[in-house]
Amino acid sequence: MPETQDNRSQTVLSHGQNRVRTVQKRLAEINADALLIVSRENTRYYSHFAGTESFLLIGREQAWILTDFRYLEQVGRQSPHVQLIDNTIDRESALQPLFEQEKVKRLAIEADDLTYRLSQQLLSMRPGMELVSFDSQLADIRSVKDEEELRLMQQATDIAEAALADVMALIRAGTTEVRIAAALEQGMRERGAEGPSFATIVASGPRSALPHGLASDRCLAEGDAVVIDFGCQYQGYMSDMTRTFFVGSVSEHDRMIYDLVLKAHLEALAAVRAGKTGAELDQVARGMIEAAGYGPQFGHGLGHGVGLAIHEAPRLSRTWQQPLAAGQIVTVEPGIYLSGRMGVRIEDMAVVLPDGCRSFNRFDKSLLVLG
Ligand SMILES: [Mn+2]
Repeated sequence: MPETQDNRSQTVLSHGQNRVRTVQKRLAEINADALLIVSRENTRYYSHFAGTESFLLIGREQAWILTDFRYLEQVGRQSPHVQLIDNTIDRESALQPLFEQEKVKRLAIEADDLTYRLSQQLLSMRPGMELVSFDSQLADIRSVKDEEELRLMQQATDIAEAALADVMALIRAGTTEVRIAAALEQGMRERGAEGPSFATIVASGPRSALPHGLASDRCLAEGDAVVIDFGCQYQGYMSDMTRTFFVGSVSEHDRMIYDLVLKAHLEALAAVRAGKTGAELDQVARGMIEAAGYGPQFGHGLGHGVGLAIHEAPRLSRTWQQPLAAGQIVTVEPGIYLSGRMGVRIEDMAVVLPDGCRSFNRFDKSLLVLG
């Protein structure tokens, strides 16, 4: 595209400034005078401010970030496109003059994040002000990633995979689950991650049948399945992946379960593209697992969006009827959980494309017997 005056000025705007403008247009569509952001993720998305305990107020023309002494310098550096207001003395009451200045009658809020206490305070500050939920619009906007976000998520995945490759040697009889989790988390930190994207799951033997089996002091034993579900946060962006390994040997039964989950995973991944609904994709994997008689043992959705939050829009589940859009992120993670016995889950994270998807993951998915 030839460079016009317009797109040249666009390129010098920061991501944050462009995002603020986008949300201002959406606010105008619902006749909201301002948007109050309290969540860590949306604060970071619109202001680049990575701290906690702030308010971001986006008005029709301007945006303000209210934070305290601890973060003033950081905000000045990270968020040059928003006006900084020091609210060290009284966090909430600093909002009142802004509401008055902007004549706010209709305030868009994050209904899922705003506390009941704060919503009551807002209403008493400005009697008659109407609060309207803006959650679905915010989720929608954030679900589609730009090139920079995709780059950070690839980096978050690469870091996780490198850490996993390093701990493969620990996957043998006698190692505790906690030792593997700790080594993974250390490996990710040393490669530049801020930390794990959630508490690392290492679930072995009968514990592998627990879909969210946090690492325990159990020792791996011969013949165990080991489900490792983990990821890291890199410059705010999360990665999420799962691999299931076997210790020493694998039974015919367990191999059959693994092959079934892998087939469902690969088929579902191959079906991902813009325009498909979350429910349709869930059904690709679920249909195969049900046909083999394990439907009740696949008790969760196929996947979820990821970004600044580990679970965000869209969802691949029986109830998600919206079509996927190019640039959205989904995990594809079917599993089969046989209570008291064993479980298998295989998960990649992928970006939706107009005619398919691209997985961030390169880590081997064939059945690996280790130790
Ligand atoms: Mn996941």
